[in-house]
Amino acid sequence: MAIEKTFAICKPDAVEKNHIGGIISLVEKNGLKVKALRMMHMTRPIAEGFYAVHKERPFFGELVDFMTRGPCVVMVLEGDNAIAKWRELMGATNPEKAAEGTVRKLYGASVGENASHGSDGPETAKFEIGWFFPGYDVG
Ligand code: 3AN
Repeated sequence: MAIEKTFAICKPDAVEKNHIGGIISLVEKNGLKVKALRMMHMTRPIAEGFYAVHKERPFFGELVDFMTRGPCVVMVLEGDNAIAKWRELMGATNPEKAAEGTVRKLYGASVGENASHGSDGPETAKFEIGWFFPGYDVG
């Protein structure tokens, strides 16, 4: 298996509910390494640029409101098959459909407030890491 990097967020709902530690614990217990980490409060332009692929979706305004309402924790994770592994650990977008033990099942409240984000492929991971960690060597 290939060593990959992916991009992850503990979203504002998870930070508000003190789940940063719970989420990072799942990362570490499942063999992924935290390679970079920073707490930040996104501005609207930062959130809008990050989610630009969703700008035509009906929930875009709601998504940007949510992501800018409080601080979040942005991270670069690394490990074998990290992109797919982190998405599996997060669970389905809708917490009601997420598997037991996943981040979204444990900590998510709804399809919007679903506690975490993870890149969906290698190109997305490169873009997302660069968006929040300019100059980071994605490798
Ligand atoms: P994922 O994050 O699981 O890849 P996407 O790419 O379908 O999910 O959606 C991006 C983000 O947009 C999700 N993390 C979720 O927070 C939000 N989102 C998706 N669908 C909705 C919706 N119907 N209403 C509000 N927010 C949504």
